[in-house]
This record gives sequence, C-alpha cells and structure tokens, in this order.
Amino acid sequence: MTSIQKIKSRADTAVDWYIEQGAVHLYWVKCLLRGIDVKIYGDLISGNCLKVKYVADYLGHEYQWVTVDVVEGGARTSEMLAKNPAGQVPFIELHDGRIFGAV
Ligand SMILES: N[C@@H](CCC(=O)N[C@@H](CS)C(=O)NCC(=O)O)C(=O)O
Repeated sequence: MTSIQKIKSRADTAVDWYIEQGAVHLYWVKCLLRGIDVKIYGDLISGNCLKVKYVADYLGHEYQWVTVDVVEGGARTSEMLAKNPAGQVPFIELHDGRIFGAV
C-alpha cells in the first residue's frame, strides 16, 4: 500500500467513525462540505484530534487549526473553558461562534 493509499484508508475510517457518532458531528462535516469557515481546536499528539483533522483533510476544505497543548492543560484554561466547558479537545468553532465538542 502506498503512503497516499494509507492516508486515504485512515481518512475513510475516520469519516465512517464520525458518521456513526450521529448528527452533531455530521453537522460540522456538512459545514466543511459547504465551505463554511471553521476553526478546529486540537493537539496533533491526540488520536481523537487527528480523527477530526483527517476528516477535514479528506473533504479538502481549508480550516484554521488551533493548537491546544493537552499535556500542559491547554484545554482547561479559563479561555478554553469559556468556549468549551467540557474542557477537552477536539472541538470545532463555527464562523458564528457556535461550538461543537467531543462526544
Ligand atoms: N470522546 C472524546 C474524547 C476527547 C478527549 O479525550 N480529549 C483529550 C485528548 S485525546 C483531552 O482533551 N484531554 C485533555 C484534558 O482532559 O485535559 C473524543 O473522542 O473526541
């Protein structure tokens, strides 16, 4: 399997995973498909965050990636908790400020 095939296969798995999670995640996948601006908050050391990144990359829509250092408690600062009270990443911020968090 080539590197590109491996990436596509991982992205396919990630898309399937999000579809299984239901409407909340599908909503932001729709946003990506429709070209609505999103920011993705996450940390590249986290598999949960990479699932979101792979889906966004697979769909080919540009997004802003906001790095949150989970090891240093970055998801639980007062600024982050004000956005996402769950205190975890990944989460998505839409252009209008709405947040879609982890399941
Ligand atoms: N069920 C969530 C789990 C999210 C999760 O566990 N996030 C971890 C990183 S993988 C996190 O934010 N940890 C930092 C913390 O709890 O302070 C998902 O799959 O998206």
